[in-house]
Amino acid sequence: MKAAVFYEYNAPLKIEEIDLDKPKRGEVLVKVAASGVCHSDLSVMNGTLPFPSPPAVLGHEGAGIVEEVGSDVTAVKPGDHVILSWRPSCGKCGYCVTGRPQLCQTIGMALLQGYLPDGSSRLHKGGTEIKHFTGVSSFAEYAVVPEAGIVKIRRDVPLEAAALVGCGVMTGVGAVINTAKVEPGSSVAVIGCGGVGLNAVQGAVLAGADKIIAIDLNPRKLELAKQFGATHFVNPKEGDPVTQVLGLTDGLGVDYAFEVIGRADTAVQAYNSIRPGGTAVVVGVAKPDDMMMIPALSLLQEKTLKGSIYGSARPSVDMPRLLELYMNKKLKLDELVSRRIKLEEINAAFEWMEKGEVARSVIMY
Ligand code: PAD
Ligand code: ZN
Ligand code: ZN
Repeated sequence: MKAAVFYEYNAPLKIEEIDLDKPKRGEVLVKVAASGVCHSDLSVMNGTLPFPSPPAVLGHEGAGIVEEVGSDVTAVKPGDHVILSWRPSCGKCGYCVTGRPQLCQTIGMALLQGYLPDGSSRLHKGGTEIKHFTGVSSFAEYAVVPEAGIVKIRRDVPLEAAALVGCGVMTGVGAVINTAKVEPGSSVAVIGCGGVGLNAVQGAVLAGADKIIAIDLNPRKLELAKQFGATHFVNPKEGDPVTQVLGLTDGLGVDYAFEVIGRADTAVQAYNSIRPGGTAVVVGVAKPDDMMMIPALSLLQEKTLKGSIYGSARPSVDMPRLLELYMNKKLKLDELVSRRIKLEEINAAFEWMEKGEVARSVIMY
């Protein structure tokens, strides 16, 4: 099959034919229909997001059609339409049974090493092993994934829209609705309005937030944020963003702020933008050695600083729900797709992302 293979840090992915083994017990072979290109893929390629070592097939925002199932698979059958979840969970541990599967430590360990849950890979080229990424690896025509990473969806949803729910939409909307639990009438600031941040903006709309302040260096992203429901706009090029947010909120700050870039300084901005009793949520993935400093005394104002992974998703419940909202025209997915591309154009998609030219590029297989 054709795949984009990550061989070297800070170098383009190589498009080539590689081999994919059949699904083993508890695994599913999916014909990938579409894959979004997320900043986290780029973060692996430039070393921001730790990964054991290349070669690997990246891509973690995919959807497709089940082609074949391994033994003991009961959740899906060939022909089912599915989203690939990059955070499969065991269903049995303390986190899973208390409704926080995004924190499950059981299956995730093998996946972090670049393998499927049994600790081995189905991807190779000749005698060389190629690693998986988060058990998804959607930068390839087919993927063998763990059954626990499969979310069955209704068949009438376009698979390119479904793919986006697999990461950016779930992460952004989920950070607002699941992690922060924003209440109607709240004020919200979203720092970074890219593929994920725009979904935090529309998550705030869904939650009934009143004031939604979009913050981005790129005026085009602020335009998009307006389309997604932001009510106020801040460009840090026009002055300190925290001061601008305070100016828009009676000098007190917002109830909720979301950092959706992946930098320590903007995470501090998010914290400094919230009012006493407010909550700052860090969604962006910073480098492991990036440190943030906040005044310890400020916590006395009952401020909360927390992180959010995968929008605190319960994939089998939340993803079909998001698709219902889309089908009922209450969630924008088509508007997120700036470009539909071929797998061969993937390296250009990373350049467009870095230049801020796209909300999302989506590979159509
Ligand atoms: P993106 O590149 O599409 O968007 C980033 C946006 O930030 C762009 O619009 C930039 O213009 C803007 N920006 C950059 N620097 C600044 C700045 N200093 N001030 C204001 N705006 C700025 O990325 P994305 O939306 O795909 O991903 C965003 C982050 O979220 C990234 O770190 C990614 O790794 C992370 C992520 N986290 C999770 C999770 O589970 N926590 C999941 C998916 C992605
Ligand atoms: Zn992602
Ligand atoms: Zn678990």
